Amino acid sequence: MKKTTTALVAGVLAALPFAGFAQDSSDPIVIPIHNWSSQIVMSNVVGQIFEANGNNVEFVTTDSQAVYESVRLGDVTLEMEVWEGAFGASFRAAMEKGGIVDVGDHDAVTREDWWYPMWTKDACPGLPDWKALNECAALFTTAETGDKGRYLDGPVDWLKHGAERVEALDMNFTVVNAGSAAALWAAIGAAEADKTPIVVFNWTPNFAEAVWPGEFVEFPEWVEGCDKDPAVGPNPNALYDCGNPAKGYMKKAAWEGMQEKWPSAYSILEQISFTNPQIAQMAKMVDIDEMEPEEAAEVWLEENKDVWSAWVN
Ligand code: TMO
Repeated sequence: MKKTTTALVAGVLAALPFAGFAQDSSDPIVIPIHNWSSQIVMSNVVGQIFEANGNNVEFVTTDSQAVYESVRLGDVTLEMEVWEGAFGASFRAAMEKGGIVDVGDHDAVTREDWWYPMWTKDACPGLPDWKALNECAALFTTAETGDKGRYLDGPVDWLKHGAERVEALDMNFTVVNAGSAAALWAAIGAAEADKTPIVVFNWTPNFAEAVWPGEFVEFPEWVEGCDKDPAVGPNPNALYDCGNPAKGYMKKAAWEGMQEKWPSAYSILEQISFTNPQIAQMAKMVDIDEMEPEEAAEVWLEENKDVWSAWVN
């Protein structure tokens, strides 16, 4: 199947006026893979486009925060999903040190924050306000969290600062980190059976919005500097006393040497822009349809030829 799709991508490239890959280095373009499905599928989509363009590609599994240092040093060539909420701070820190470039925004608008499936609101009608959530904390207690409500946060490398937020806003919650994205979906699925109230980390675009109608908790609005300056946000003595950006960016980033070493691949990267529905669909292919990421990427390329052929033109 892989051969067929690569042949399909290559066929479209051959029909284009010129392909500049002859100038590209034959060294592999190193693409990092993380621990949520859209990023894995998108990285495979882009890798397959580069391969059809004549480039060599290598995938490496890496930590989603440390990757910005790896891109800056050129150990990894690019990053396809720089989510503002989770990775804005690491990306900005790497930009300040130098060696990494901003290759532009995807069309997608993103949000990552505390979230609940709609049945939770039946039990706590003041939602989505965070103060109402806090008053309902007793609905969320578990054996593990005692008399505090449980907030099931993402895996630790997504660095959501949930515990700092609970502390900064003096909330009656304990943060528990899920071991994987799959553990988040399993917890929502288990709560669904008897409509147990649950509050977990979630994000958009994602497949989850099509499966479980729900809402983000509304925390004090994100203000630039909330993670750096205690004076910013409602608690004058604490960092992280704000929600994440409600209309965050999703950027592409690359090692600053990429343009010179692989000019053709870099110009394709500049053109690439995924939308919210496209990203949600890539996650669904793995998390609901249970495809392998490489297979999902092949199917995506087959079904969206008009989308990506515009990027390689
Ligand atoms: C980084 N993520 C999209 C899982 O929030």
